[in-house]
Amino acid sequence: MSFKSVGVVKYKNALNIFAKRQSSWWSNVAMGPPDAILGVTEAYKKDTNPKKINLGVGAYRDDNGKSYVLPSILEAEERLRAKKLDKEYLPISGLADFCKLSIQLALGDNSEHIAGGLNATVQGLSGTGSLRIGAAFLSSFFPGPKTVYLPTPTWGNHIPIFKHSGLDVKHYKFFDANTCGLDFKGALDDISKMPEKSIILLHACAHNPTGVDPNFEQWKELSALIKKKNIFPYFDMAYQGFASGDVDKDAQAVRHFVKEGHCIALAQSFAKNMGLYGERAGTLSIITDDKDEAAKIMSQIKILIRPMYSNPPLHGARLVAEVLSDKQLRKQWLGEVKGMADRIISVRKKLYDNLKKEGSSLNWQHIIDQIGMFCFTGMKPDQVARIMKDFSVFLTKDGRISMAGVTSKNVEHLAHAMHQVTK
Ligand code: KET
Repeated sequence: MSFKSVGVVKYKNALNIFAKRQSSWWSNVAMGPPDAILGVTEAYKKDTNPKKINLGVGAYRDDNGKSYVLPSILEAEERLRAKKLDKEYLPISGLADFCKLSIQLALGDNSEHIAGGLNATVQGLSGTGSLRIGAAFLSSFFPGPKTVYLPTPTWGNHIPIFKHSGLDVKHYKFFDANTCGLDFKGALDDISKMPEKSIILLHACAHNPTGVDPNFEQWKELSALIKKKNIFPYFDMAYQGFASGDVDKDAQAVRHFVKEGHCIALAQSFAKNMGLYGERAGTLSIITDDKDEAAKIMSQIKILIRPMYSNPPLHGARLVAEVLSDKQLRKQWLGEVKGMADRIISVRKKLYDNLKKEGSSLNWQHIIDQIGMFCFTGMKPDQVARIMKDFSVFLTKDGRISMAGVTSKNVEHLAHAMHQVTK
């Protein structure tokens, strides 16, 4: 065939496709916006500036800015390989050992609730998937008005997770923009006004995006008020160990609520504290005060999961179970969690010092005071747009930076850029 006739065929094909497109099933589908958090990584990848920094997604980096596979996980992987395990389907509820070890990590080794079989715990697809199963369960079985109250602000994905599950989403005050700290009075006021039998979503520790947590005394007050109002607490614990470096300390709010007699829902993730982001290891637990009830709840959660994805993935759950069940490996992992938390605390100070060095007269104390993976800087949307465009520093529009992406090598560039757009 000549070049000319190839051209004609191509043209005709294009016309055909165009003609077909006119009658597409999908002409009503509009282009959606990029994800508020994961879209930042896409923008970062396209930037060619060698000084670019990605502070969007909450994923831990070492001091060279490289992603970090925990040595305890590498060791667990070796051990699993040596066991030559099969790749059969897991049960609908996931790997039983993993589920048990996960809820033990949350409630503590001596939990009476676990000993008494009062927990219905299933393996979910990391934190997000576990939250989603919990929301689906509440949507089907919660005996109240099916309204969930989320803190303002909250992790952006909470809103569609609950909406997609059919719950009504409302909000309660949490963050005080003037102090860049907790609006405790605002939170208490709003909780007091919630109707009985509402659902409240609580970040167990290392609140995302603000890095602001209630202190233990404040948690006690929250627990008492939530109990008095007969509100159902749903904890999202995606950062156990990341706030203080100590997994027990970071679980103190959850443990206190359970001790005080609350029946709770709890979603756990091992994405951050074990660096298992892509392995999707997490659990959903409903804690009750009756063993039969726990068994019935478990049966219903399995019925919800089966048509969603049948059963969860094996590998991540096996890794977590290997680390948590082996005394020596667990100890090593606890040290590695502390190492990650400590590095983040140290770069908070470095960022603060460098902003001072740049001559910034703004009060950046909150960078040091906030905890966990994030810092809610207070930068406004126009400042965020400028820092991305002029300095290739990538972060979410709300001014949140992932402290885990700050290193001793990029902190000067970051402080310079922050000062330039905020002075
Ligand atoms: N809860 C919270 C509060 C949270 O910040 C995340 C992830 C998750 C649950 C879910 O994590 P998973 O990977 O499903 O176990 N947050 C980070 C990543 C993301 O947005 O997916 C983030 O805020 O950057």
